Amino acid sequence: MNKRNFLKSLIAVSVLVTTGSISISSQAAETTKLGFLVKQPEEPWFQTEWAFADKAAKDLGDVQIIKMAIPDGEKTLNAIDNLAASGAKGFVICTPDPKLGPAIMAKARSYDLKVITVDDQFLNAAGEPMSNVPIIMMAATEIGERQGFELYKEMQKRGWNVNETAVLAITADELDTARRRTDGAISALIKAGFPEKQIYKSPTKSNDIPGALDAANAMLVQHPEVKNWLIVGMNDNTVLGGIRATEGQGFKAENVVGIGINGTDAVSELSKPKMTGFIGSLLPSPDVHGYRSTEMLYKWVKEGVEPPKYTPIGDPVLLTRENFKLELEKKGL
Ligand code: FCA
Repeated sequence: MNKRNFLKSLIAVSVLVTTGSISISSQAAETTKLGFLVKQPEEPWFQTEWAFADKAAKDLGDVQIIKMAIPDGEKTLNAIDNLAASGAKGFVICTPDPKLGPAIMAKARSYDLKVITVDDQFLNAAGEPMSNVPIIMMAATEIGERQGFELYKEMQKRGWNVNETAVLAITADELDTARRRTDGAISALIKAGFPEKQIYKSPTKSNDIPGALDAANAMLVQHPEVKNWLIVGMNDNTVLGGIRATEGQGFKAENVVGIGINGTDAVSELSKPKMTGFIGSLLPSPDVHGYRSTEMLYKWVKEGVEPPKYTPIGDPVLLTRENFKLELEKKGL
């Protein structure tokens, strides 16, 4: 064998050895499967959390996120069975109903699955928050207060007469994060000087536009004396339902102000060529919720690092028709 051929065969052998060792090591490293279960996959908010869970998985290495839609209790419990059968080690969940907390935890425990909640906190049988289950969520009261403050500011900017103005607060008090947001908004409005007796609460039956629209319609017809409306609600869709109701009852955009929460779900409204009463939305950090919850779960499963019981995420950005594209881009959304 001449020197050149010898070198060639040496390279061939080393390639074989290397490929061999790659396949051996990938057999040894098992993919970690983690579930990410959300109540309303149609909301861009939850799609964003999913996208950033995937991003975390990519950064962490050999991790696969199993994304599941869980619109009701039955689907939730089935999803946990399926996760366990597929070999998942734990899941992040935004429950369709906080009262499912004990059932979800019992099932998860039966399979030895770790659980981190996101956005909506579980309630125990007595209706109290299950503070022993880790939760990562928006700083609800603070974001609500900001909504109330921004509404008041816009009312002043428009020079509305406060006597001809009322607040329509579309509520969902059985969901704690929702109650804290709307309570926060109302207390900020009162603190700023808005008369409490002109704040009307109307509960919604479902946390979507049609539910909020019904709740708003029911209240608007009771107050024909009101000229200008400020709309409070726990997220973009709730506020949008309120805005649609005012439009349906003949109010012009210049007599209505609504500011949503979520940001992600306000994009199509803020993109409309003609201005509506929906002037902005507070964007918290769905990217951080999705990424960090996944990272925490992974560390818990793989390294035994217990996550903190409570991780509030604050500092929302106010998206408007002018800045929303730039602000979403800045966050990579
Ligand atoms: C709740 C709402 C969502 C989102 C999330 C952070 O789950 O239903 O729209 O605001 O909190």
